[in-house]
Amino acid sequence: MGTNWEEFYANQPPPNDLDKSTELLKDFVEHQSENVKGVVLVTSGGTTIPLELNTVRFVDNFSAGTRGSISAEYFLKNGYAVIFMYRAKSLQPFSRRFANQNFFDILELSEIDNKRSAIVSAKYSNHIAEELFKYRQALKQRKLLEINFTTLSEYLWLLRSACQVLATLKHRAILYLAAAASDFYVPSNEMSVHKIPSTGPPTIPLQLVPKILKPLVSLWVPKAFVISFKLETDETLLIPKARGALENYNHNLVIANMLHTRKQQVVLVSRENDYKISLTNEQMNKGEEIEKYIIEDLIKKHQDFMKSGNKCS
Ligand code: PAZ
Repeated sequence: MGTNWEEFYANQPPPNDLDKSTELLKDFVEHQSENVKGVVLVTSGGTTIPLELNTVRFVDNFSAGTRGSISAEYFLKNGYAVIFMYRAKSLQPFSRRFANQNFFDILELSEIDNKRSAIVSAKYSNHIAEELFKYRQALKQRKLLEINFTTLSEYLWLLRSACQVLATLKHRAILYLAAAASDFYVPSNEMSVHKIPSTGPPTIPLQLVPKILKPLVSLWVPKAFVISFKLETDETLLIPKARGALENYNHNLVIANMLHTRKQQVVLVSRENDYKISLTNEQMNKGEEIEKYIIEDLIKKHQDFMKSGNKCS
């Protein structure tokens, strides 16, 4: 049996810096003028499940934050302000392009009069300058706020705070929940305080994480445009599960994707229909990103939604 969401928040301690993050969120949202098309919360990356209070070991998942970080860039490009809530050390907008690079490979060592310094190598300099400029502009113009989490509990606390702040924007708010949040956790009152000894196979008391979309849609941001993601590895479950989520939570859209093809194809599932967005092999080879097409499509839906105030689009 899983806990319900109220029990979860009553029993899992909030992150130490939650108040500070909430202030940053409030300040950011208050500063959004009518000029921005809307404000989108993009969640990105995986969550950890600590096994010990003094955490040595934890359960994690595969998500690198690719979907979230690329999507955040396309929302910015299309005139939205973005709250990027990401797993610490996962990919971030703009810098993501250099994340797989060996840090020293992008630098050159110079030595003049016995004084050593490091400079960005000519090969990378223009590209880095371009991305750095876009990143700094987004921060300076207060179009981008980045907040990070590591554990599932931190993620859920931050998500609730962000929703409470975004609720004031009503239909102008979009929730784009691309993070791969764990479905299981170890309640803190059942967690070993110290490193679990390796004297025998451990018993880990995993519980089901409450279905947070339920209060999110019905209570926290009832007027926002909410998009959830569904990841599967068995294709026969993908659309039925996405439809099931829409029925259970009554939000606007589910983006369904398969683990191994998620960069090439997604299915947009709404109550009215479902359709694929995909890249051809040629587009993939040219380095095109599927998020460009996903975000263009979502923005049309969100703009219609704001005009009509409807749940479906
Ligand atoms: O972060 P990434 O780009 O490696 O993966 C993206 C993704 C598969 C985590 C995302 O598209 C997604 O489906 N998120 C929700 C996963 C789920 O809880 O079903």
